[in-house]
Amino acid sequence: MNDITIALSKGRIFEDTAPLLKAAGITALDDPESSRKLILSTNRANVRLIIVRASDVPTYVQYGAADLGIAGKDVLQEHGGAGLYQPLDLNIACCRMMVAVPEGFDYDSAVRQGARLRIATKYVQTAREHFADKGVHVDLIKLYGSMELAPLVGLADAIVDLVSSGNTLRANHLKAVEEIMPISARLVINQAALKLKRDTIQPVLDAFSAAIKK
Ligand code: PRT
Ligand code: MG
Repeated sequence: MNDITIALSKGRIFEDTAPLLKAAGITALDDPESSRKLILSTNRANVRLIIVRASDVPTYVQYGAADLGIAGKDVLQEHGGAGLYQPLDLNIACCRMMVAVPEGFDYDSAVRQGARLRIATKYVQTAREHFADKGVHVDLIKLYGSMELAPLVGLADAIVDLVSSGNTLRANHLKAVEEIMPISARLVINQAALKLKRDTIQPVLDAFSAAIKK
């Protein structure tokens, strides 16, 4: 049996992936939330998990440091997907990528008038494509988190961020004005690993596929 490494981030991705791993007969021997280990052994001697930042998952898989990974579509769009095979939408960690503005801001009329908008976001590539498709001129300001703050302190007119319950927007007097795309997490596989380790990887892929909630 080939040894395989699966890259995951802790938090919601790990929580939502644990049942899928279980369906594939894989259980982590440590809990990443309480353990400080970055390499987790599993009940299967030939399968290990590595815990990385959500946005680093595609990079580990692209370079073959992990054979498989689980990453949000938001992260994959920004990465570009080079060297990655993306066979499965796992339908977990679902949310929506949205444009949001302060409650009092009339986004539609700003767009109609051809205003140039300052947009703060972690998702610069996705935002650039979205506004280019709409023909809206934007200045993109790259942030690494807490995008909701930017319009409140005059850094930006609008943000592009992920929204699930909408509570974070509401708490900061922002409103969602446009959906860019629905987001869910995907299984990604290193293309070379899939060929070389198909005997080990294919059963994991099949078990995940059968366990996905429609
Ligand atoms: O935290 P870190 O900087 O390491 O990375 P990360 O924030 O990208 O990772 P993590 O673990 O927070 O998210 C991993 C993945 O979960 C993301 O890449 C998404 O694909 C997915 N996901 C699903 C979400 C959300 N839902 C979500 N609501 N990721 C982030 N959020 C944030 C959002 O950015 C906003 O700040 O939650 C806030 C909004 O939530 P509501 O419920 O208030 O609307
Ligand atoms: Mg986070």
